[in-house]
Amino acid sequence: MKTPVKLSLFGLGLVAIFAAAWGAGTLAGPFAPATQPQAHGDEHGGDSAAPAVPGGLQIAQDGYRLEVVTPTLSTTDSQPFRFKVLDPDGKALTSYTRAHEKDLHLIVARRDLTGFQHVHPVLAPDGTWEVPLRAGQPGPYRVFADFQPTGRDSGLILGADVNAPGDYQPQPPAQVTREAKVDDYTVTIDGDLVAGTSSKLTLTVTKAGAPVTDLEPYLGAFGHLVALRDGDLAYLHVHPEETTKAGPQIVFYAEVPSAGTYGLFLDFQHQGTVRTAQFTATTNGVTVPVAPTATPSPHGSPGHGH
Ligand SMILES: [Cu+2]
Repeated sequence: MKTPVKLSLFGLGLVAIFAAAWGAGTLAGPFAPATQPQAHGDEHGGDSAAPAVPGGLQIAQDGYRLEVVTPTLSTTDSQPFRFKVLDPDGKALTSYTRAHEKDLHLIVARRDLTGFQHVHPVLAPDGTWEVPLRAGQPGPYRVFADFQPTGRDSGLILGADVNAPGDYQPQPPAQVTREAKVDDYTVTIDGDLVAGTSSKLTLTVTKAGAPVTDLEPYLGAFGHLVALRDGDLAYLHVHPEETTKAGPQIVFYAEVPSAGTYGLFLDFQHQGTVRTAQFTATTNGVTVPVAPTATPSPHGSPGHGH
């Protein structure tokens, strides 16, 4: 993270601050709210004190710990998935700073970058989070809790492994393309990931060949892009560009710390439905899987709340 920090505004006015701006030991997640005034990225270029470890790789950080109560996922039906965030005193955290309209965002993905889900659990008074989840296919999964404890000036992304028991069929290697299809929609990506720097990615949404110009705000922006690094599922920073345009283009700045392959997952809302377009990007280009794994709709679960 030696490169200039790219700062931008979320679609509806939330200021996105890249983690390097906070100094060592803190990481602001893609959904973490800004609590610092906007600054020019160049001022942070070459900041060797910036944290070198991306989010999502640790189950505990700065005293906070993710405690998974339900270690397995069902592939046959939707089951309550429960977890807690323990604070530095070991007590279940119950007070959160809201970001993008939610106190906590839960991302679920299989280790081979398939089966992405972005859901919003419900917090019980005792600090237990719960959301109905069903894994589309068996295999090893990673869950990411993206949240900001009240009183803390930056967000945390804690990750944990869970498993969906059954016959695991890993996804075949990805094939180069710049297009993803979801229902009647086609999403294309222009721009390339470049290791160690902020890369501009322009995603264009069309429906049945026609540009979509009436995207709807979802969680405070016209699109949300999550990037996961292939191999360790590091959870990376992707910031949308300030815009009031509801499509067809959504511009993001993705900062990837190393060469390699990354899963990119775009959530967008149109005509009342949230859909996810999935890409696999490499630092040489953009690819998508040959045969995407069928998964349950990530936004159809009762716990999602949209
Ligand atoms: Cu969310």
